[in-house]
Amino acid sequence: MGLLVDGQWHDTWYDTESTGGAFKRSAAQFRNWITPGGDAGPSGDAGFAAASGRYHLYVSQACPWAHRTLIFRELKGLGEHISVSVVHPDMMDQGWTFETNGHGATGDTLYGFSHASQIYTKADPHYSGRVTVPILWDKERETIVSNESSEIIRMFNSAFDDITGNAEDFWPEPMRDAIEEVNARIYSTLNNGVYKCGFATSQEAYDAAVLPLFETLDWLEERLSSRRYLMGDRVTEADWRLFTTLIRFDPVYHLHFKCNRKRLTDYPNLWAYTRELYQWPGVARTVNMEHIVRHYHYSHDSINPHRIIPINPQLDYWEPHRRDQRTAA
Ligand SMILES: N[C@@H](CCC(=O)N[C@@H](CS)C(=O)NCC(=O)O)C(=O)O
Repeated sequence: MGLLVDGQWHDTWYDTESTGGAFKRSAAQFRNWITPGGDAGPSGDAGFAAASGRYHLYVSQACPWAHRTLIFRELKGLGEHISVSVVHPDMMDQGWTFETNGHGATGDTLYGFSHASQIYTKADPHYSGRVTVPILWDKERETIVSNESSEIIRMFNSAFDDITGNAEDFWPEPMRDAIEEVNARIYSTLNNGVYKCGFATSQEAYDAAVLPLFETLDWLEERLSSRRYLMGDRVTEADWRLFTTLIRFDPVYHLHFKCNRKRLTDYPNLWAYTRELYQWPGVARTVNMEHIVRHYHYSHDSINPHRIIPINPQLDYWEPHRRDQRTAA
């Protein structure tokens, strides 16, 4: 684990000393948008027009943020239009690598680089910041369009619709404010909340994160008792953003990040909902449980110094979810 400072790699773990032991995630720095005609999006520069074959995704299949983008690539029929490279699950002192030794990682299929940091320095030789995935790369301008997953999924939701003919909308206009509100709570207490628990280096920071996390899970369990999906009868981006955290909950966050008041499987609605989303056409093939379990336990040596991979519960994500047989809300 480390970061780039003026284009040079420094091997340092997250700084929690200045924050009383609390993990603070830094903001993504590449914030351009692909748009149908290449106009500028809500942030960044113009000039990234949707086109088949022009863009490439660098992902880790372990990473919940990158996982969102892989799901949207499937849901929106973008597989043949946006190519993908998968990093190796072990993220050690040099950060994400393109090693291919036997874990289903693809290597860097564009440049043959050995480390993801080289993608960042190719885009900006003086880049300072973390080397995170996902990275949405423009093969034409040879630069990073975006390294912010919440924005990449919104681009995928609509920018390529004329190319794919897939107009399915997971960010429907009339529901946007309500979705944002749900996203905000889930991001802070759950998507990022698990990391706040796991990377805390003081009891206070852990306590401050873990209680709201389980309050949110209790709230979601209740919400999903009267709604099939978070926003009602229709699947939206809010569900996919939640799903990538839930699917990792029992195999990783429960033990490794000490989110262990309850398991996902202790929540009947949340567990059935997770299975329904897993069974959604195209989604199961985006879930690489080997990379998920391996990455966290092997890479975080401050949490698991002996790198022992736990046995974990055997969960059947294909068990019928019966969410369609719920009494309507
Ligand atoms: N805001 C980013 C966060 C991405 C992120 O933090 N990814 C993690 C993997 S799960 C990463 O690459 N971490 C490497 C690091 O922090 O050095 C997004 O949602 O796209």
